[in-house]
Amino acid sequence: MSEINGNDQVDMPVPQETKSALQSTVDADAEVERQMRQLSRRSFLWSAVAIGAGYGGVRWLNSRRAEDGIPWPLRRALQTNEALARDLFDRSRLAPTFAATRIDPLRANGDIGLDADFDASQWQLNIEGASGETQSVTLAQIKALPQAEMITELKCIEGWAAVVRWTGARLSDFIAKYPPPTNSGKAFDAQNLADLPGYVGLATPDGAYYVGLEMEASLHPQTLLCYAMNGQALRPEHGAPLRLAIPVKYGIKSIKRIGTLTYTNMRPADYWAERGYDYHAGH
Ligand SMILES: Nc1nc2c(c(=O)[nH]1)N[C@H]1C(S)=C(S)[C@@H](COP(=O)(O)O)O[C@H]1N2
Ligand SMILES: [Mo]
Repeated sequence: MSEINGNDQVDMPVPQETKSALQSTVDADAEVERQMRQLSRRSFLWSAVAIGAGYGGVRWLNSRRAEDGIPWPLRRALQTNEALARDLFDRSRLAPTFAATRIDPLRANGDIGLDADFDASQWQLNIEGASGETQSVTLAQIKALPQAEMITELKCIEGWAAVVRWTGARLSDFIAKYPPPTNSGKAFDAQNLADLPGYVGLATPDGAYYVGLEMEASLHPQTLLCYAMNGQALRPEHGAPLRLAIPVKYGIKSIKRIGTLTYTNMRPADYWAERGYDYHAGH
């Protein structure tokens, strides 16, 4: 874990504590750093929280020097995840799939951007930054793409998970049909990532919820634009008429009720990243 170094000890402000209390704080910090170094990559984020909790929990964590307003053990984990994100989300790494007997009852969570007076009959998916003429796509056009189905786990960052059967179109098929411009000006080629915009941004029709995905993650075979869940048409609380399912990432990225899809080279705004969560949100 070369991303972690000891530099943060150098400018640590001296807390208003007695000498011995200060010494034990420094010892605890050193021990946390040592344990964090030993963690496997994928368990890093949550283990950092757990180790911090082991030394007195949230109070301990909140007393650490804040970097970007986030206590450093968490910040360090977030930066490390960021640095590792590209190899974690390559297209060959598949999220586990499950037997149909493992499907859980639906559970709705999060209603940002799902206002009640939405008129689904008027819905179209707006595309921004595409190379062709197409600027909006109907649900019928999305259903005309090859249908994909998968049974995967929706993992919420709050600590619960549900196995869901997802039905929809691969985002990669959508991108191939309504492609972004390439840097070289040549035809779209999903294999030539360096020639494509770096990101896809997705937002609800009202713009209240929004996520950003790296192009690699968008082209992942398990990233689906879904119109059905557990064999039934998507319900409003689950994001009708169209939502994302991206099981290589936490549920925060599975945006419900997509209104706009944007191809861009600038990292798109992301609702939960703006609130301190890891931008890539892999697990
Ligand atoms: N538009 C929108 N999409 C969203 C959210 C939200 O608040 N608004 N919450 C996210 C979170 S945190 C999770 S865990 C999943 C939950 O999906 P579900 O309600 O279908 O179980 O939706 C994600 N997509
Ligand atoms: Mo979530």
